[in-house]
Amino acid sequence: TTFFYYPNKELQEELSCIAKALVAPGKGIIAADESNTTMGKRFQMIGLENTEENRRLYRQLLITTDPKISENISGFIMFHETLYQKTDAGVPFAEVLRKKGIIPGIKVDKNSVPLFCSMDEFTSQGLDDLHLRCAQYKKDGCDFAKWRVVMKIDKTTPSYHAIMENANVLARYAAICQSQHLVPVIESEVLMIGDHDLDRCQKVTETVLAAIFKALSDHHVYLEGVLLRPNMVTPGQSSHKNNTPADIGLSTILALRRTVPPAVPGILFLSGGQAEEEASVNLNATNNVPLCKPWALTFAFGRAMQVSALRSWGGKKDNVSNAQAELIKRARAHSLASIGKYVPGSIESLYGSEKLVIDSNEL
Ligand code: 5MM
Repeated sequence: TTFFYYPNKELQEELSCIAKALVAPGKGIIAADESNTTMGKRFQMIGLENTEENRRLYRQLLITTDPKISENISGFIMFHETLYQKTDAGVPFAEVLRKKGIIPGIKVDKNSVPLFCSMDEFTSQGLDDLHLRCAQYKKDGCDFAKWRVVMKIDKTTPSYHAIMENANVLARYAAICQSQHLVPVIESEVLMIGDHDLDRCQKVTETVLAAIFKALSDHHVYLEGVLLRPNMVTPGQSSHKNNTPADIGLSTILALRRTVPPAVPGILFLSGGQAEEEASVNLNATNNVPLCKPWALTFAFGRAMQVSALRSWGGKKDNVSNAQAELIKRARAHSLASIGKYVPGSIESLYGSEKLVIDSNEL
């Protein structure tokens, strides 16, 4: 016999309410939790210095966008520094979000580190003091957290070693978050790097997700109180295969149906280097696959949410409202895609086709 206990009823109720609100129909999440190093790379694109004040100004732009954005946005993921920053008027960012009905979230992993003796693979660290950090973040206004693991497709990867380690670290993270009343967003990114085809990405995604849900079960994680943030199933970025959005949608749904229990309330895709328009179109196609899909299928995009806003801001005060208009348009497009009603090309963004792909040295 295995002895264990479920979280008490109040905690179950609290977690599942938060999770449901984050995937309410037509809503998704803005991921703006770039670490300072990643923000530096983004600012380089617009020739801006990577200072704490410039990071505050940029996040202020995103966070103070017109409240109507909350028709399409349920949550906003921040980096530690951002959670403790304030607007020019001295209002904490978390409070501004709450007032608009947007739930503040926080990145809690402490980045990817090499997995010793693996084929150049990674795990993510940050478990040691996680319960203390989660308790503090909850007090400071957050209701959910995110932790990312990355795996890459190569001839011999992801290895059994990397799959098992990453599944386990996600399960341990999820259990700790739930104990501190935060909904864990389980982020599993099978990278687009490589020349593999769609089928290979589908099979790897299935294998990784199956391992994750086995680990979550082993760790007694309450599935109604988690959200999954996976990659869409796509061909490798250097494969030169031209799969249609319908192909991508079908492979994505097949992989998810085979591995994600219906108890999970929602799946929020990461964009993984897709351009803004491409991500909207693929999310829309995924929602239109004519098979039973028992979860909400929406977005928690980082790059595919922010490229046009960042570029049209360019670090200049005068451009703030144009940049906010870009953010609103993209949120609207992704929102329509999350209910399968986005007409490709119907909402144009200034930099809608620009991709921010990464290479393996950037992990
Ligand atoms: C927004 O970026 C997140 C934080 O990244 P770093 O810790 O590397 O600075 C990142 O985890 C992001 O959430 C994922 O890369 C997925 O976002 P995309 O841009 O693929 O939607």
